[in-house]
Amino acid sequence: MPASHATEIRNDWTREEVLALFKQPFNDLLFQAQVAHRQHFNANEVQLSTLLSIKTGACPEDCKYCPQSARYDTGLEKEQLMALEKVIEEAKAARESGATRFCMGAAWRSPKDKDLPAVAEMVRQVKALGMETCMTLGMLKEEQAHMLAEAGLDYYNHNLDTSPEYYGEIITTRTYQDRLNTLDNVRRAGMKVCAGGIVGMGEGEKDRAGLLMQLANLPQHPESVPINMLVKVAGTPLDQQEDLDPFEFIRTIAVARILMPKSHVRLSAGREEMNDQMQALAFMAGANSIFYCEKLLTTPNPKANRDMELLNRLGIKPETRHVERDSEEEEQALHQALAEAKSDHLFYNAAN
Ligand code: SAM
Ligand code: DTB
Ligand code: SF4
Repeated sequence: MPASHATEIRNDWTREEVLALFKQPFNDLLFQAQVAHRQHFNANEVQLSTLLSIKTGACPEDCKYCPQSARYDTGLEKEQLMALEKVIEEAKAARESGATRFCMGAAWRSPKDKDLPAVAEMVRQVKALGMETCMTLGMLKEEQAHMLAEAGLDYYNHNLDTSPEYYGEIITTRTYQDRLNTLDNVRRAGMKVCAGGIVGMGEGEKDRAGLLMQLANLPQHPESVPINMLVKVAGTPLDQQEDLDPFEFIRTIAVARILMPKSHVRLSAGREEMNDQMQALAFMAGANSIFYCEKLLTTPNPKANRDMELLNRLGIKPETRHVERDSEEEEQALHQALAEAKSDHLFYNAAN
């Protein structure tokens, strides 16, 4: 396909077309992805989202990759729903470190109606800090989606995880259609959709193509597309899974960028295990969002300084969004913190 055709917004991709994208020579694929990326984004900006687990462990589902499933012994301490004050404290810290979106995740199959008022209040208060809000709480009913939207939730994350064909190897306690129904409920409630998947779970290229085709053929592309590299956690059934060829991971990012050119594609879980060169290739392939926090939900993620150093070396700036500060003192404290961090040469200088 000529590069000039790369950025058409389509929702009718065939498996053959998507596989043909994957099978191109690596340089041709990356070139096409760059063309698509540059038509809609500043290719030297990356969106920063901070993730927080607001309810950890003891999940009844059997997702074979997940350390939070009650069915596997991963040594995880299960926790109750986090107190509102603690969530807000974490959100303020995320805002001060430069994140523009705060994503809250719960190890639930789906939220219980009695949990909704508490999580809705978290949304309201995080939003009042001037941050974008995102939640991932499992399957949502239509009324629940409306309640979250009314509280001001900007994004709802719900992943398709893999292709419909491979899905049964990974999860048996909910269907692919259940996931599509939740995405539909999120859309109907007027929220932005964050939906992606995981690679490196033993699936084939046709499954990675199948996952991206499902996402791109939704009635409207998800605004945010997280591509996770499996984090192998001891005790989960996928613990001993063979590593995916790193170039296949980069190809997956590039094809996501081409199929969904206006979406943010997030280089999501798995960065702790990636070197700088691999992350740079992912940005080159069109990734333009990361989780910026030292812990994902339960597993480690690169330290803020390592991320800022890498972005700085690549000349990539954090995507900005106007954030209201509570007070002048808070604004000054942020400038002071940034000035101090800058002077240790590790921090990215947003003023440049
Ligand atoms: N329980 C809710 C659900 O499953 O929708 C929300 C939280 S769940 C942990 C969110 C997503 O994290 C999963 O859909 C999966 O894509 C991703 N995830 C979980 N464990 C992972 C792992 N070990 N490696 C990579 N991604 C993972
Ligand atoms: C997503 O696609 N990845 C995030 C977020 N959405 C919720 C979760 C990654 C979890 C990695 C394993 C863990 O830390 O428990
Ligand atoms: Fe539960 Fe979500 Fe983990 Fe599946 S991915 S076991 S639903 S927390």
